[in-house]
Amino acid sequence: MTSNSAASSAPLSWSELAKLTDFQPDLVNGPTNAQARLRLFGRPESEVRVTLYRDNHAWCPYCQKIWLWLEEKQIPYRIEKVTMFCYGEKESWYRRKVPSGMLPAIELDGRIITESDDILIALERVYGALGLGMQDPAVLPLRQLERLLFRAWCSWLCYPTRSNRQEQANREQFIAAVAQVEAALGATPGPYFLAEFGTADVIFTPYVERMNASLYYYKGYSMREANPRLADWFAAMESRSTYRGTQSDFHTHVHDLPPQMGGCWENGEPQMQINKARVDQGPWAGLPDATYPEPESARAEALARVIKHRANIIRVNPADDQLIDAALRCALTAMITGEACPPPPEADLGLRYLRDRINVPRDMSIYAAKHLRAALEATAALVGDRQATPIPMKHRRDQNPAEFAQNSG
Ligand SMILES: N[C@@H](CCC(=O)N[C@@H](CS)C(=O)NCC(=O)O)C(=O)O
Repeated sequence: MTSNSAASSAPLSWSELAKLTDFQPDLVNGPTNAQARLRLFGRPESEVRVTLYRDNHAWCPYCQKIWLWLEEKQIPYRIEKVTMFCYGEKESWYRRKVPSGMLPAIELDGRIITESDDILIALERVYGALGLGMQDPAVLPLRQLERLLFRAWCSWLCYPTRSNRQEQANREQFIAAVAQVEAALGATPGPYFLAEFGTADVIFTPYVERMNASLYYYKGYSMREANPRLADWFAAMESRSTYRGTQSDFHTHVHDLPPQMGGCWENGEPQMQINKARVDQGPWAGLPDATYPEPESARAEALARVIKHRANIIRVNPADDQLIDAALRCALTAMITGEACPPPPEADLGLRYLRDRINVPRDMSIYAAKHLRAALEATAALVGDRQATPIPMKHRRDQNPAEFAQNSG
């Protein structure tokens, strides 16, 4: 080795890698986790009265609302995952329960309920409200404000504009709606929408998270950094393990939103180009998608999750199986040891294909994904600068859960 070359190492085997992680969360009684299928919060299974039907990828914002509510209230429940139209075939068993195929739905004491607001109202009747409830006079105007913000966001993001003037008008309309949100947050002494954390915060969470991601990437506007009350609200939400468990990251959202929303339009401005490159190619550390301190287990979590699903990860990768197997072990070795591990030549495409398809929180939590993406990118960069096939904008069948259902034990 010459004196100016970085330390490098040979890739570890899968069994050597497996010895380097003991990450094994308690999915049933531990903190909120997207992989859980049953949540008991320390109570007997006989107490389960609710099944939540939500999408496989934890992309559906209305599902996140119900999921977060159930986690906050610690209601014992089961989770059944369903395919959304944009990433594959809807399961026929779900069509029989909910003919429209729409998500979320719950089964409460054997009765199917759809529409996220109706679901929350039905759950409140059985389990009581979370703070102030859905129909409380203090919550109703906040629910309306959330819809106003949502509409202003859609007008800006989801329609192409013919002129710069139109783009600016849409931006101003959104910023005026955000100013109302800032005023609402500023009207209470704490960081939440009302004096205590509750339903209103849950209602705002899914879309504010998606607005923060999409406007950063498609418009160069950093909602969380530009608005001090929203910044405090986000930080308060991130202090809750429930929210952390449901929270997605910028990369996942900006690529799952276009097919769901019918398109997201870039404004082409310099800041937007900078933000887009950062979200797609890194560095991912320090992006304003998460600001709470990183848990010590982040790398061990990423490693455990890849080891568990390695057979399917390798099978769906466009690169040759043996090539990507070795390259992936190089990236994981580098992630864990901190030393560069040169992959086989030509491995850049396959490593970047995977880099672009890590889903938060479906696959792992936000900081685990940041480390894995960084290791995949750094390892790919040792052998080439080719980018993988672009992520589709009109559908996400590259993420069809049917591909991962096999051999995923
Ligand atoms: N108003 C409904 C909206 C639900 C909704 O739009 N769900 C979307 C996913 S975010 C859906 O199920 N679409 C069908 C699909 O993508 O398969 C609610 O509040 O629950």
